[in-house]
Amino acid sequence: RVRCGMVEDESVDDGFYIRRCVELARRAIGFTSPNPLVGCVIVKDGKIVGEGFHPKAGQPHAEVFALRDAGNSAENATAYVSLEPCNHYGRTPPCTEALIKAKVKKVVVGMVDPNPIVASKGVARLQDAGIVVTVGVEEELCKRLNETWIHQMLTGKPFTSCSLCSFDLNLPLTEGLFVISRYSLSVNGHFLDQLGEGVTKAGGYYSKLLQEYDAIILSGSLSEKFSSPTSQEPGANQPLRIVVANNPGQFPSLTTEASKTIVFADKEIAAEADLARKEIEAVVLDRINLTPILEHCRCQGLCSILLDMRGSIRDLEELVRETIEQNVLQKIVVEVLPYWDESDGAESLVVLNGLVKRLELKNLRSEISNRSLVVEGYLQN
Ligand code: AOF
Ligand code: ZN
Repeated sequence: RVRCGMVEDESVDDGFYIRRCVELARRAIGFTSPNPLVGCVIVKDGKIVGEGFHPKAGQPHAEVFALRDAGNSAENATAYVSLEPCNHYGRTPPCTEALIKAKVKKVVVGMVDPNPIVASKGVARLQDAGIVVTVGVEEELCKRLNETWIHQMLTGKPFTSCSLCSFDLNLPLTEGLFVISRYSLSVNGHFLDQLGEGVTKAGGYYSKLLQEYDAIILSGSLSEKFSSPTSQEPGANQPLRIVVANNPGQFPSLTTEASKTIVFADKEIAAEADLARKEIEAVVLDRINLTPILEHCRCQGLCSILLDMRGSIRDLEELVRETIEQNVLQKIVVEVLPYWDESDGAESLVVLNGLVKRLELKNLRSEISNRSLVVEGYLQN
């Protein structure tokens, strides 16, 4: 509500409480997939009387935790939720019913739920019960919070097969993968093996990325001198590591206790490296290519994949090309390190030659993270 160019206090507060919901939701980063991150606060007489977030798929939704926290104070209170309350029986009962039962008088929603099972039906149910509903507060922030999950909901195609596994088809049918690619450059445009100091530490952009993504695809040439890619955020969920093996000698160094690793190798490398004897979980392909790797991710229930060009650029060049050709690359993250680099073998990426003349990134964002300039942008809208 706008009056004389001034926003009234109450709507300013709406934004404040939804931002608090997002803050709460973020506590579960890395743990909710294939579900979204959701936060909820219950406010009465200008005071927060209950807070909650969705901790993990299969566990109660954010609203349930916040209502429990508020107890009887929820009556006649306003509930703020970063995502529209659900109105379906999934792994858990509908949150709309819980809100109605608790007798809240108003619900403020950050964004409508793109999940076709919910899609505005939650809002309608609350309104039918006489609850005042406001939709679309801090919507951009709420969308960004769950960009990989929203993508999956809007574009997920029925999952039909995995060429590697025999599995029953009793899987969620709506999972679309969100793939991003990342690499580091020197200021003179050469690809760099290493990441900037600090970005791999807790709070650095790389550590945070690892926490957010379900899986990371790495080149097998990543040598001993690089530390294993592990998120340093306290209590972080570690992504599944998918190692594309190009060099038989080096990839075992990637296997640590912190996270599970699967190696994809072609026949020659697999034989040379004697993968079977080393008890490495390995998938042997005639030729390394994107489709079986992504199919396998889907059939393992993974939704967001980080294609990390750390190590040798050449090794993953074909995979990046395929992600663009097949329209599965959503986002690119580039780290520019403050070095001029003329070292031996310094190279630039030529991967897209002949494929596209120019790709334009949209919705750019940038930040300085520990002496590195990090730029990210989207290939799709
Ligand atoms: C909410 N609050 O905290 C979450 C919601 O299998 P279920 O029962 O967990 O349902 C998952 C779906 O419910 C998910 O895809 C999304 O549409 C919604 N998630 N909704 O109101 C929450 N996590
Ligand atoms: Zn719910």
